[in-house]
Amino acid sequence: MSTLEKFAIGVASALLLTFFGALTYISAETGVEVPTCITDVEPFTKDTLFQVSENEYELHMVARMWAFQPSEITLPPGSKVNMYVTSQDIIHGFHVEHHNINLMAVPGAINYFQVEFKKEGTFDFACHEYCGAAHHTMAGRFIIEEGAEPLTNTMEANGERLPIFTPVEVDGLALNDESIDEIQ
Ligand SMILES: [Cu+2]
Repeated sequence: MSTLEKFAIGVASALLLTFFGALTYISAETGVEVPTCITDVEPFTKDTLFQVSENEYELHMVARMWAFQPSEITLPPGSKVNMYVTSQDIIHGFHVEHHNINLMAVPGAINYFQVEFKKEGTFDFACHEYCGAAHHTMAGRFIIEEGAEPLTNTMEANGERLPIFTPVEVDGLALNDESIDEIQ
């Protein structure tokens, strides 16, 4: 090996070590971490539904193949709801009937909308962005009832939130790996 070759290998190795050292140092110094799924962070880790003031609520909605969580929300009439919508997997839609709500649920992003439910009634919502084999089953509803206690079907009796990743059943479709393979 010529002196020049040895020199080139030496310089390349020194540069690699310098870059690697700099990366290690910076990531340790600044606490850089690989980003996680957006449903692991606030507001989605906070709770599903909670009251901000007398008639105002905050709702954190997660869409995924093929369900909304929560899929049933009960509120009294006159409730103003601040909705934060995201997706855990692919792009879904979120449309509530008789209300001007039409959002996209996008993975890695949070979409916001404020709505007031003035009248009593049951208002269905559905995914309006084709998202796979059971897209047509992806729906839920708002139940607006006088004197109703604000709650969702993901809240336990003590008000604790169920984990986002709990498998759900949609119209008899058990969403495990086997059944997903079957319908794909
Ligand atoms: Cu869909």
